[in-house]
Amino acid sequence: MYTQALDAPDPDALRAPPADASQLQQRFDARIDAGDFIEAKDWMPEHYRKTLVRQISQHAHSEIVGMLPEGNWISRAPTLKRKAILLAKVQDEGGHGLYLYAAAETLGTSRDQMIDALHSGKAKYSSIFNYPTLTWADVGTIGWLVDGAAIMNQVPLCRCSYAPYARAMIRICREESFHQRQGFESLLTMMQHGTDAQRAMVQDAVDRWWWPSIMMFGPPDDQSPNSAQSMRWGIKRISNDELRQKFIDATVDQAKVLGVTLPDPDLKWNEERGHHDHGTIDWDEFKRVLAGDGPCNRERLAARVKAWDEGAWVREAALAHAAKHAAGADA
Ligand code: FAQ
Repeated sequence: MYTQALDAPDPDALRAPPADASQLQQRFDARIDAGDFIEAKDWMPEHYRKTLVRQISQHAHSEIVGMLPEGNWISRAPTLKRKAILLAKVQDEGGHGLYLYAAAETLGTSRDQMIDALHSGKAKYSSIFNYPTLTWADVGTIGWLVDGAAIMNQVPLCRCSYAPYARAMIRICREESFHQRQGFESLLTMMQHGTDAQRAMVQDAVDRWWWPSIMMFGPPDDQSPNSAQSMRWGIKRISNDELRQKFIDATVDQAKVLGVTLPDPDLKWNEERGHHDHGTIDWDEFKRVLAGDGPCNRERLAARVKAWDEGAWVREAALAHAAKHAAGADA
């Protein structure tokens, strides 16, 4: 098993049905009700463990695949300052993936199993990373909208009932906040000091990324099969639709500051609800992207598989080095 978790629990021990299962279940439910955090070595129901492995590993895959659309622009960043910022951001996303894989490993699943699930198409990653980055403005727009949506979804995960995930999310959210601001600042610079062509490029990027960004929060609550149980367990604290609404409300004012139009003619303030109403989301497009038929699904997965294959010698060397250490051969 290739793993970085130093004390990954024995998966069989976690799965073994305990003798006093109903008592353990009652104690677990009481702890969840009291708002306690669950640690890796605590007893947990199998369905809770599986739900966490699913969500955390998908989240980790999203961070790693999410490096690709922006990584595509590192060699073409317009200035040294923008290049340094983008390099740091893409590196941060890689780090987030690694914390998250380590958090999922504490649940008794190996890195190899998770990577295999991604590469074989069994595991999902965020729909958003299946869209192309066509111009430099896409990089700023990803920071503003995609990282902005990610923060809205991820701040509540800092209070997730599973403590290793919650701890990882605290650091991740601090970094995502920098990512959102650098994206906004990059777009603001183009809008305020750029040429007409640059302003048009920003508007075009916003037109293309808006709808996919609001799909990131997942299907509507009444079509979200996992939400009710995940909310009951304190894994998710706020529902998909509520988070989407909070994101839309926050972003409308930011768009005004930037001087861009959000591509939804039905987007308007509803005094009675105290929120913005929005137009119909194309859930067929979302389903197509999830089914593997988005603009870049094949390209993204192929890039990950290629990187994994070409990195085989590094993993082999690391394992050989660890084995040598364990045998005391280099003492
Ligand atoms: N894309 O019942 P629900 C980032 C799936 S990180 C793909 O509502 P759940 C940082 C869902 O998995 C972005 N699949 O599911 C960055 C489920 O399928 P399954 C990633 C989606 O889990 C920025 C099915 O649909 N963030 O952006 C999506 O309760 C810039 C039914 O859905 C996270 O992963 C989607 N958008 O709620 C990096 C946060 N939405 O698994 C680089 C953690 C739903 O049963 C550059 N995850 N599905 O086969 C979560 O909060 C949740 O998992 C949700 C979905 C909210 C994504």
